[in-house]
Amino acid sequence: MRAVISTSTAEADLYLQGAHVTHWTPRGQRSVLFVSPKSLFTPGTAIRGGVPVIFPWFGPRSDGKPGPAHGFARTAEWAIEGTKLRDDGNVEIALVLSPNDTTRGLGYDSFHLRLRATIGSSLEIELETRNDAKEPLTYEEALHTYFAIADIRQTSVSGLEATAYIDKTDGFKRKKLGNEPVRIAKETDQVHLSTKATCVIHDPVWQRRIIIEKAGSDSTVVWNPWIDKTKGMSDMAPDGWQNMICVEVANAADNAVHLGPGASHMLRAAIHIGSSLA
Ligand code: TA6
Repeated sequence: MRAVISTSTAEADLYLQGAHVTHWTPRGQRSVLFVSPKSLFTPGTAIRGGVPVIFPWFGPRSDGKPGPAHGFARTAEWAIEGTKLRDDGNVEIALVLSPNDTTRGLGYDSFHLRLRATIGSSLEIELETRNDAKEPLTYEEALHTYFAIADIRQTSVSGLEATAYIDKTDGFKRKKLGNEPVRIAKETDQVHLSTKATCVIHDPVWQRRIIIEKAGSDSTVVWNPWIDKTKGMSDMAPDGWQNMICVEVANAADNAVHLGPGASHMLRAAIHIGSSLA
């Protein structure tokens, strides 16, 4: 099931599976989110594109126990908690996920997730995690956003200059970015650590900047599968890597969240478009 949202300033789609925003387009703009034309939309399979919600682990599960890559939230069926048309014309939709047989089977029986998406000339997504257990909860999370771009070779990402990162394409080596934007010229999969910075995707071909502000997030992940990795992905077209980049608002690896009993944490991303001429 999917919610189709149309406001005076934007349109958007959101699937209940994974509380997954798959489409957001401000009026007069090209689609901002990339969705693979070969993505499956079947229960239990992650959608390839849009904004997958990653929880409670990022990538492979690291505690040695079994579990799907990137956790269970993106394939779970969330429930609609409420919708609201705000005075400013923006539409809010809130969805919740509570423990179920699948999450209990994976050892997660005392948490509560709420995702609130606000649709307007900017896209705001808040992921609130509450620990309902009597003991602390440590978890990773991400809004694993796929952005649509004209040409990956001409695209750059600013805001991560001089940050430390884990290079997952080079044996998880720890490196430090110089004082230049991230440019993509090969498979790129890096977790930038301890950064609260706003990132900007520069797309000189479509002459636009995609500005990603965040809160409650200390990691930013940049990913492009490039040629060979894409060949191994059945839900991506062979040339799909050229028109997408993931810039993910996250808390991963060293920045995993530690929540005490009864405590909550909010991860927030706010995305808007700027012209590249500014
Ligand atoms: O965010 C980057 C990443 O963790 C990569 O390592 C890559 O695996 C990507 O996510 C996609 O993961 P998925 O499980 O959706 O194929």
